[in-house]
Amino acid sequence: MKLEGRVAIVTGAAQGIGKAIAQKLHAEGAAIVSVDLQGEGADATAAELGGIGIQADISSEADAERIAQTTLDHHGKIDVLVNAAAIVPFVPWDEVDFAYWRKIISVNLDGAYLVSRAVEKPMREAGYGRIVLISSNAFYAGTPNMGPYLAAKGGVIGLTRALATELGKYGITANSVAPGITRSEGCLATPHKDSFDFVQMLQAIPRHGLPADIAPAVAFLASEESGWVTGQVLIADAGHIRD
Ligand code: 4PL
Repeated sequence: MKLEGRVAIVTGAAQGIGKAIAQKLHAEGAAIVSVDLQGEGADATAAELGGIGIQADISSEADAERIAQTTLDHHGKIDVLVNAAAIVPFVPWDEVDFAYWRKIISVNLDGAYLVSRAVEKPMREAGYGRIVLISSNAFYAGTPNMGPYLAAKGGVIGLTRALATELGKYGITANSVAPGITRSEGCLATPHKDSFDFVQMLQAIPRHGLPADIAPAVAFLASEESGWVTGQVLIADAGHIRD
C-alpha cells in the first residue's frame, strides 16, 4: 500500500491504460479522481473505485482548472496527477492536414501541459507532488501512421523534463511512463491492432501488452518512494525499445 492517504487525479480513466492505472493506484490506497471526456466512463470508474468522476476535456483551459478545483473541493489536496488521456491516431502522413495535426497536439500535448499547470499551485503549496505523464515508446520507435502523435509524445517528454527541472525545489517530481503497443480500447479501435504480432517479435517478452502491465510502473513513480527519480522516462514495453 504505497499510496495510503494520497489523492490521485487520473485522466483518461474511463478505459484502457488510464483505467488500469486508476485501479492500481486505488489498490495501493489512493483516493481516485477519475477524469475522462466520456463522462459516463469516468463515472463508471468512480462507481467501481469510490471517489469522484469528472467529465472534462483536458485540452480546455477551463476544464483543466475545474479538474483541480473540484479535486480540492472534495479531497482538500492533490498528491498525484497521472495524465493518461490521449487520442491514439492512425493516419498516414500523406493524409495529415493542419487541422488534424492541431487536434492531436491539442489533446496529447496541450492537455498534458494544462492539467500539469492546474495541479502545480496546490502541490507547490503543500511542498509535495508526483506528476506522471504518459508518453509512448512510439516516440522512440518512430511508429508509422502517427506523425502528430509522435511529435506530441516527444513534446510530453520535453514537458516532463521542464517540469522536473523547475518544480524539484518544491518537492514535486515529474516523470513519464512510455508504454509500448497495448491492448487498450483506444489502440484496438484502430488498424494498429494488426501490429501486435509484429511488435511481439521485437519484444524481449513474447506476448501482447495489457493495460495492467503498464500500471505498476506508474504506481512506483506516483509513490513517495520514487522521490529521487525525476525528469525520467520509464519505458514499459516488454523490451521492444532498449533506450
Ligand atoms: C509501438 O502508442 O507505441 C502502436 C499505437 N505501436 O499507440 C501507441 C506502438 C501504437 C505504439 C503505439
